Amino acid sequence: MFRQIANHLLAAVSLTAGLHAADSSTLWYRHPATQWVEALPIGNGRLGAMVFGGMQMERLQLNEDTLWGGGPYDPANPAARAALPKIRQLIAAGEYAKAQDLEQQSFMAVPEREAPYETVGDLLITMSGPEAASRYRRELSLDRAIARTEFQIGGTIYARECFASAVDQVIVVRLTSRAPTPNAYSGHMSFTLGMQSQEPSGITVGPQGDLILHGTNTGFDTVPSALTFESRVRIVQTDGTVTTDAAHIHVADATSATILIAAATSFQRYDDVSGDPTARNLQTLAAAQHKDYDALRDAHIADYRRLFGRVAIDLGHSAAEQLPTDERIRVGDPARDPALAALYFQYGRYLLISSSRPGGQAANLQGLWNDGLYPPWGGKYTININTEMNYWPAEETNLAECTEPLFTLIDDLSHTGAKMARDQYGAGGWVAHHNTDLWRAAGPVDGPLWGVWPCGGAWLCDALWEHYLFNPDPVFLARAYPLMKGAAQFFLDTLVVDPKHGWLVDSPSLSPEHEHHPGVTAAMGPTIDEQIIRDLFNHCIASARILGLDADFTSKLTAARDRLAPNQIGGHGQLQEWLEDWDGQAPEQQHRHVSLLYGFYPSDQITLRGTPKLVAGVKKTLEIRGDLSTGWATAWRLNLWARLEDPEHAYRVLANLLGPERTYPNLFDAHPPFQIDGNFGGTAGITEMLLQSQAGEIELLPALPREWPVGEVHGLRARGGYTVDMSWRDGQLTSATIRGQPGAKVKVRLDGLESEMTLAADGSTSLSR
Ligand code: FUC
Repeated sequence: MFRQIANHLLAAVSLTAGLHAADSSTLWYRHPATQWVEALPIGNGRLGAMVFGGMQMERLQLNEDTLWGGGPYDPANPAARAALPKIRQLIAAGEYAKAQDLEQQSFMAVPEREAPYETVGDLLITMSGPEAASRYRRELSLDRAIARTEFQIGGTIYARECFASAVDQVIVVRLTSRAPTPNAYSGHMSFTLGMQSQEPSGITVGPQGDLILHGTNTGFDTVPSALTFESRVRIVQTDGTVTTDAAHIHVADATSATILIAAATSFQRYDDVSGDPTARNLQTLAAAQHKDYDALRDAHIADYRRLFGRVAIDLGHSAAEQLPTDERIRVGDPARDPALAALYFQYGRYLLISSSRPGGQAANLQGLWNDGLYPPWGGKYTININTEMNYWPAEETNLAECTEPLFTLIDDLSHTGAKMARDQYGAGGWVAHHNTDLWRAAGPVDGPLWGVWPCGGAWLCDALWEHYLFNPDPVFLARAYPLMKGAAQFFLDTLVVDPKHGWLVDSPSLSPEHEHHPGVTAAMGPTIDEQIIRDLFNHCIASARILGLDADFTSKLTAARDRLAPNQIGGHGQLQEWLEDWDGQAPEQQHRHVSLLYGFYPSDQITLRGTPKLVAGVKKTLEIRGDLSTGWATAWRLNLWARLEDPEHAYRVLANLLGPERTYPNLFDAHPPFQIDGNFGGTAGITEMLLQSQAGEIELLPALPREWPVGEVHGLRARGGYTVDMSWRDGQLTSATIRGQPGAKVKVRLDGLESEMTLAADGSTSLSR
């Protein structure tokens, strides 16, 4: 039992009280990165770098989030609309393979691929001098968002700090050298700055002494190159001697130097590439160059901490946390290293802040970081799970602002997707399929087995509704509603009647990437689609009611919603993935996608106490699918087991995620290869073990594993607009504070008991035992 105590009795808990902030928020290593997944990511949402920490040569691999292949294009297939009725007929007749053949012939987008995310190139800092170094350490502070490298060569200690400032829109590199003792020979450094790129590009030194990499992106498929880009490097402070040659800057006999890196492309919007990257960079550098290093750094830290500092977490401590981060991963035993889970949790928050800030692009399959011209899966937005998963931790870990680029993407898609809906389906509203890119392509790509899935846009719309639930602001809802309404209109116009049951279903579709018969995914009304459409309709109905709009439209939605296919339990007791019970015969029983479980997580259609029969089906499906999967698929399973309130099972899945097969030395998630969704899904999963709020109540410690007997967390968010702090000992909650609107009544569940609590005049309520 717990009791509500008078607020004034509970001293305010300082955000970091009792927390080992520095220990649990630093990644560190004893040697430079030898491969990309050992390098440390920095980013300001738009501009990013991977810092290798080399001694003789420092490599900063640079990214700018609008440097993608190709240019604006319209992928609608002119043959699609005429083929659509025939495809539907074939599906209704059970001729799935033939339907797929026709999709391949006449329904796929043109081109059938989307644009890849590309790399800018590298800044290389080559040091002159002897090689044998000692006392090497490189680290990434999640608390300050600064990468730091320090080492000694002979009588000189070298230090470098790098960060990507959202305030000043530059990457800042500070190099210093000093003698180890005041009496020793004072260490100086000499170094050369150079650049390289895989893009069609050239390198020059400009009249201001800037080192300039300028070039174009590449075309892809039939879409020609349309972007120009520039990265510009300027030394803004040094006590050394600066000279240049045709393609380098040389600095001699310095003890300090501050370097600013700017980068921009000609991208303005998905349909406009008329920007001037040189003008942008010159303006950015002119604004930043007069600030000294401390001012740049302090402004960066303050801005970053405004977001990062909202949540503090402590899951316990052990000797393992004294080890360098790569050794902790290699040992791969999180049971003996509870702080590793806390580090992973905070790293996910760090990565989201660093790759998704208002004004920039949404976090793609690699967030912001990519060293090639064609990364795995093009580094795109895969919207049949991956992009959505990127944003799972955003609201609950108190980073609501980071969703803004996703909302811009949805808004853009509502335009490109409206044309796709009209051209390929003859429908109103808007549609997006399983991928999109910088140009907001909305068509079915990558072949019919993967691409003919019309629910990508509808799933993205969940993020809008969740944003509202976590911070119920009618102004935001008024902006979000037309986007949701357009997505819903598409389904009102395109749903068909399933001839066997009479349910309203989408057709053609598929259950993401999962074959129900060998080589065949084509289907109508798969479970995930019906769940997503049900959510979308319900969210529109609720929004319209709150905003006092569209009574006619919502009555149509209500009528259609009531005819959608229900969730079904199949012959093995599992939640059924398709309209027909094909689950037991599907060739890949342990398929990574668990699309049909969307209804249980991230959605709240199926809840533990609200729909127990369906929950039994969810559990059965999860058991059949098994725990071992790829990075993001492991993270999804983690969230599902946390929602099942099975702490030990959730913990085992988390241990898989944190081990060396799923996590690289720099803590990037291994799908493999690297894909950032597992990091974000992992952060969401750890949160889900500690706090849930999907079922109309705030549940404290719903899936706390015995491996974390003592801990605390501050600043998590709950639906309804609440912020929650908790401490526990011996696996039992010791105190919690919930903050929100004064006078609000909130249902709180702990240890299976629900109580209603009222927030006091100061907007908080506390409980303890
Ligand atoms: C989906 C997944 C793959 C990969 C890709 C980016 O196609 O099934 O595993 O994550 O997206």
